[in-house]
Amino acid sequence: MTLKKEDYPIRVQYDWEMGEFFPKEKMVQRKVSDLAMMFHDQAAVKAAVTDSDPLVYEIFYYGFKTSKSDMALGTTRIQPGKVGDEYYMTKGHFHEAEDQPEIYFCVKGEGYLLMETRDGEFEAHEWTAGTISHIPPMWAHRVVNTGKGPLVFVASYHLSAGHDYGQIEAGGFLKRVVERDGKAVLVLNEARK
Ligand code: S6P
Ligand code: ZN
Repeated sequence: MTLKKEDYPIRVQYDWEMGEFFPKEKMVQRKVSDLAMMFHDQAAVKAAVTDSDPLVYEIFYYGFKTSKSDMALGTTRIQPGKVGDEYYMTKGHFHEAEDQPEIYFCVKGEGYLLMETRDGEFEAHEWTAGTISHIPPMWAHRVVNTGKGPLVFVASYHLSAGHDYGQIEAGGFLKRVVERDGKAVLVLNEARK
């Protein structure tokens, strides 16, 4: 059988310090304004956006697409910070394809992985560098940085999994991660009651 060009093995290099792949294939940045509806303190959102609209996180993707497969790696670097009392976090999503799981590997920093199903099951994994979480199909996922430095994690998934942001954009997750007396705590999300 004649192999196509895309069917040969390839490699990329991961820079542990930076939390990026080289070569870079695609990068997306999300600022406070891109996540405006995700934070509960809308006055704090408005103040942050008017001031400097800070960067919250960046995602670098690398797709390993062959004629028969579609694996991908993403690396996400979340800056430290808060909007009001709520820590910086990813938008969060379900996968469009309901049979698609994902593996997250925290390589730097500390925080939480929040997960929930459409039926209201909720799980949170506390993360430090080295924690690996398996996200089963049908569980939405969001990462929150509660540390003083960047939180970096690598995601392994299929490109065909897709992203479904709808439900999370509408109501968020069942719990939020906020600072209380200098500590990160999980509180119920009033908007979902
Ligand atoms: C893709 C995977 C990650 C996220 C990234 C940003 O399935 O879960 O690469 O896309 O961490 O999160 P979000 O919620 O903004 O896509
Ligand atoms: Zn995902």
